[in-house]
Amino acid sequence: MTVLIEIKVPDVGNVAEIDVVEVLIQPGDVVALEQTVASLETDKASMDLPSTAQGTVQQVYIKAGDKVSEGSLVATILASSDQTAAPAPAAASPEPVAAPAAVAVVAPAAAPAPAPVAVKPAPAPIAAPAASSHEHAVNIAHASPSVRLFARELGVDVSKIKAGTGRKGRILKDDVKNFVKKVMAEGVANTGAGIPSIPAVDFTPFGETEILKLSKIKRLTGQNLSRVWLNLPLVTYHEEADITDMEAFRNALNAEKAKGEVKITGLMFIIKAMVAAMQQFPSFNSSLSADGESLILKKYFNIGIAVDTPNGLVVPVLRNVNTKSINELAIELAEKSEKARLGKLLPADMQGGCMTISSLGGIGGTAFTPIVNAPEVAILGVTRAKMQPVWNGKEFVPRLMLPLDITYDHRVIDGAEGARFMAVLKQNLGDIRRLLL
Ligand code: CAO
Repeated sequence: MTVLIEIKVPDVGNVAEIDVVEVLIQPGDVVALEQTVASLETDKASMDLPSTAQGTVQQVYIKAGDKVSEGSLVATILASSDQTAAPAPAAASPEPVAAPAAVAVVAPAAAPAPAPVAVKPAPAPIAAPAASSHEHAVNIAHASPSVRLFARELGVDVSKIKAGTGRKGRILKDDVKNFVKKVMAEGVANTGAGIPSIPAVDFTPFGETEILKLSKIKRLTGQNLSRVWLNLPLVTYHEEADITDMEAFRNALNAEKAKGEVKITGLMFIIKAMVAAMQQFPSFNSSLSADGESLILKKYFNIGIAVDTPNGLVVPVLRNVNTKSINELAIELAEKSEKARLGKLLPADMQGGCMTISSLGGIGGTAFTPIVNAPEVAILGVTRAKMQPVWNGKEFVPRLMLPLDITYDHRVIDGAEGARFMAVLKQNLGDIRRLLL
């Protein structure tokens, strides 16, 4: 014998209007006992409405977005009379659930219109607090209340999950988890500030290519430079120093050196002149605290020197530069740059820098914009000195002019301070006797 079971909205506790969030069955579907047929929500709770019978759906009377109330007819199910049952009581109920409301009608198997019989109706399990009215006005995603609750706890908008892997595209807990994993993975792949990564391009249609693996140094330097570039507001300021007299002195010193002795390059004077300027402008010898609330002023003067090696750029640090002579610095840099090129620098050799110098003068250039080696706040760039006609008030005279570039973290150093620092550096290099003062 088959019976026609009517599934009705149960009493959910004096609620006049209940929203239909989704309907999960359609005529012809075979439903199991207790299978959720619809998701309903009040302003206090949401609930899965279970089928009170196993059978075939005859008719569905509600659709997503409808407003229903206690006793509203949801669907009819054609079931054999022994397949109807009283379902389990509510699982978790923030509000007391009153009398269940499914009512059955029954008929002999052959009869076209079954006669009604009474079946103990089902209470609706109340699973989760309801979404805001705004949410269910715009978001009719296929997910059970417990999955919606899970998604809300993770801050996931279920409407953003395009397709669930459950029956009829229903969103399952695993779909929410996978969505979170995907978003996290994309976040990691993207660079800072949510900037999308550069898309991969297949170059083969344009010509022959070869894949060259980046060295570890290059990969790590790249990551660090990108991080600095995106996190620090960087400003680069350009200046020129007259090093004609300094160069004459340097050449004279080198001429005195015995064969095999380490020669002095202009860089040693630049290091000394820069440290003297840092002593005058302590903010150049500082780091911003992690919370961005204070400056950590350093009382020591360790200078990093960017060294070009076959494996990439490394920055050995010359310590306590203010206490060392030009000759000592020349010997130390020769040793450290040799170690760097042989890949023998230890991590300790590259730590503790206060400011960095990147000198491309041995190669060429007129200007560039070096990137600060954070948490340092400034870096000095140097390119090739060249003879230039300089007006001395009466005439043009040939002078050896050294181009200098300073890049600084604008959160720590403002433009005027940057310009003053460079004016002092220029003055020190223009007359190195000043370094004795
Ligand atoms: N103008 C003119 N000549 C310069 C000069 C300048 N600004 N700087 C150096 N020179 C000359 C030197 O006097 C030397 O000449 P001699 O052979 O006649 O004595 C020659 O160029 C080579 O100098 P050097 O580069 O070997 O020595 P240095 O002390 O100037 O620099 C070091 C040492 C380790 C910094 C350098 O070898 C190096 O690796 N530079 C590259 C740094 C780099 O890659 N920076 C880019 C980082 S990206 O931000």
